[in-house]
Amino acid sequence: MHQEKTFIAIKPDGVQRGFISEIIGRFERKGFKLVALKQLIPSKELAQKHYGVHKERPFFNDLVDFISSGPVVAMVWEGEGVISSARKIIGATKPLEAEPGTIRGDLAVNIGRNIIHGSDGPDTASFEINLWFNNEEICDWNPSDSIWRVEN
Ligand code: IDP
Ligand code: MG
Repeated sequence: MHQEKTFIAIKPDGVQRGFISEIIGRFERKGFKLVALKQLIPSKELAQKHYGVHKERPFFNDLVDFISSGPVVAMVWEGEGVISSARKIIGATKPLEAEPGTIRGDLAVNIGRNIIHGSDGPDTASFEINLWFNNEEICDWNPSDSIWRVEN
């Protein structure tokens, strides 16, 4: 079974609106494993690096200001297929186009306030995990019920 890791962040609007447990619960209930978690107010520099691919876009400065405006809950989740599955759980970038049942589809309206970030592929995932976390902050552990999650 190929295990992969992805970077997930609850943006300041998700934290302020009280969705931390709601969001963590969705990934937990799905059966993914939380291997790193912290809350921080990101520096401008961290936000700029995180969204570096968008630096030419007109919304870049507003996005960086917003992400560094308050607490973010940064996480690493692990599991088979977690990168693409997390993107499905999160839903489309524009919340009005996100399917009901997804996080953005259920909880958000505005593209600039879409409450959560998730890595979009393996390269981005590894870049973002290394940007937000040190190796020592990532826990290697096995859930005691893992036998119930695999096909025998
Ligand atoms: P993603 O978060 O679904 O991966 P990206 O295209 O990578 O979406 O954009 C990063 C973030 O930038 C989005 O989550 C959203 O908050 C913001 N964003 C993207 N496009 C726009 C836009 O057209 N106007 C304002 N903000 C935008
Ligand atoms: Mg993206």
